Amino acid sequence: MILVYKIIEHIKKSEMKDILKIQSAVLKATHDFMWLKEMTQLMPVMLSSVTDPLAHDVFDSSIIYDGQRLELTKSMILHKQISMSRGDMKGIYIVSPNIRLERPECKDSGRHLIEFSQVDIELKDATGEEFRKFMEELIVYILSFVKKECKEELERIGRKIEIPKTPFKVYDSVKLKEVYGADYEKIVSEKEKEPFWITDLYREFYDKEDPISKKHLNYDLIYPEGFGEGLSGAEREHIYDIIIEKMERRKTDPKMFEPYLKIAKEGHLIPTAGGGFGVERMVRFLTGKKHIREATLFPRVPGEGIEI
Ligand code: ASN
Repeated sequence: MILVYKIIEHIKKSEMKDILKIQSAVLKATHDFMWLKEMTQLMPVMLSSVTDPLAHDVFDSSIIYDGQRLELTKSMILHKQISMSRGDMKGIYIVSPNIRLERPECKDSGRHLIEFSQVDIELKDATGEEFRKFMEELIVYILSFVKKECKEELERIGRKIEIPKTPFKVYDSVKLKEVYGADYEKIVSEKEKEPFWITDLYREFYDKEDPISKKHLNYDLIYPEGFGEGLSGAEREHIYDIIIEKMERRKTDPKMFEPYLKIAKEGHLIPTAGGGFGVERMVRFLTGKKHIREATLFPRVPGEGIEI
């Protein structure tokens, strides 16, 4: 581990106040939009008996408290699904701190942090298509607000915001892979001028699979100009037997998810779709920063150590 930062110099950088104003505008616009859409805001949880297994490998971040093994939140996906079991909320959202102890090799990706916040959203009875439409509206709302309210800040930073046209383009991951190979996300992100979707990605047990086509009913939102992934989400699987079968196929140990599976087995889960966008990644895109460390006040970059 190397300590890269002189944190006090980073905090006092001249454009940091402008970046933080843009971050505040992103959150203000998000809350306003959610209120208009009658979404219920939940408070985040940071300690749980279960958390998101994630589709990629990270270091263990569990702790023992009073004899119980607890996970630090990787995402609130399972809690989102469980909270929707009330059945009477149109949708929910959380500004959710996530800890993901990424491998130090991710350090130069420009978009990984081991601690970040995501706006995590779940909609009742929605299809993936309906969620994507909701999200596109939210992005246009946020970008329009930032463009209007942070004119001087954007000018000082030297960044122009273009409001993207809706609907965003939708690409199928299988087809992209055929054309561009394994690095398709990066290549297409560099080519495109507006945010777009990639669908049908092999991921966790909680993403739904179409029973006939076997396509994964999930999606990533990709920022253009090489900024890469900014949101992941899916239509959810809520049927216990299918969840178990998907866990088997992914070699996921059901023992690690016992409390969640009990709730699923009792039939409490309902059809939902959702996703979450990373706040720091969105601010990075809006400010056009090469590395995410420049878009946040206390950067936690994999393999760089944490001064404070
Ligand atoms: N927030 C994502 C979702 O709703 C999950 C994640 O962050 N891994 O699907």
